[in-house]
Amino acid sequence: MKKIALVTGATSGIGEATALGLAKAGYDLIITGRRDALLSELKERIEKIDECKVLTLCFDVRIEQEVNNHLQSLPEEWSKIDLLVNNAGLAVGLSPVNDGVIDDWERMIDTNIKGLLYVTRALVPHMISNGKGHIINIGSIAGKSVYPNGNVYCATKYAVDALSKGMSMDLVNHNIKVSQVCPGAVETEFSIVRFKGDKERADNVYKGFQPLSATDVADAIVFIATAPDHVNISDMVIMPKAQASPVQIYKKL
Ligand code: NDP
Ligand code: 8X3
Repeated sequence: MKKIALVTGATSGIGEATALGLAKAGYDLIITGRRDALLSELKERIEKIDECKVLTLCFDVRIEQEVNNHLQSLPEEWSKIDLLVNNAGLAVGLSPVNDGVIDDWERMIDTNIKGLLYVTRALVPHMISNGKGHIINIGSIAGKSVYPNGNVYCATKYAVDALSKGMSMDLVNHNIKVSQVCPGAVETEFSIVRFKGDKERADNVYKGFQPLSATDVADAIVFIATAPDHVNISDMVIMPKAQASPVQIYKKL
């Protein structure tokens, strides 16, 4: 029987590339996000890969009721999820704490911490009753070191780091592995979202060096997911060659 993976935030970037990578690695896929048309488009693309089966679920991870409505009543054939990739997340804004926009803070906290928790809480009991499971949380180098103006985004990714460790401790006795992947700069819709649609400012982030692609990160996620069962790659930091820390990128402009 094929394994089933659920990837949150599959409409773009790392999540989309991960869904494609896992399909190629032999998984059937549950893909989620808020943009239904993009989910349908990705479903079509994935279904062309080795008769891979795909279920799309359109919901906002910030709304607990929506998460539960979708994940607690999965059709029987989709209920045994082997792998959860907690990827949905975002940064909004980049400003000192004294200029912080409360709504931006709430979007980040609600998505990156609470959303990840709602999804995990809805699915882990099924993994426990199945007697196995694997959760891969997408953290960030922003969860390993703080950078100026990154305050709340960094705090949410430090929370993901703490939750990855805590989940691992809580779930190890249930035969559930927990891993974390912490990328540096990846060129996706991330900066467009962070700068609220300012494409020029977003493009500037990636000028003068080669950032990671979504596929670079997806390849790492697939590697972790397909490692032998007794192996857990618990925490992986993956950076562009030109990046030494969140604030040090060697750019040739
Ligand atoms: P993208 O903006 O390209 O993708 C983000 C995904 O998250 C989209 O599919 C989006 O779907 C989904 N998403 C955002 N908010 C919600 C929500 N409220 N409910 C459901 N889905 C949501 O960015 P990335 O691919 O770069 O980001 C993926 C993850 O990687 C994030 O957790 C990010 O913090 C992390 N990361 C990114 C890095 C980078 O440099 N790009 C580096 C380190 C970590 P939709 O809009 O359809 O809801
Ligand atoms: C995304 C990477 O350095 O912009 O998490 O925070 S960074």
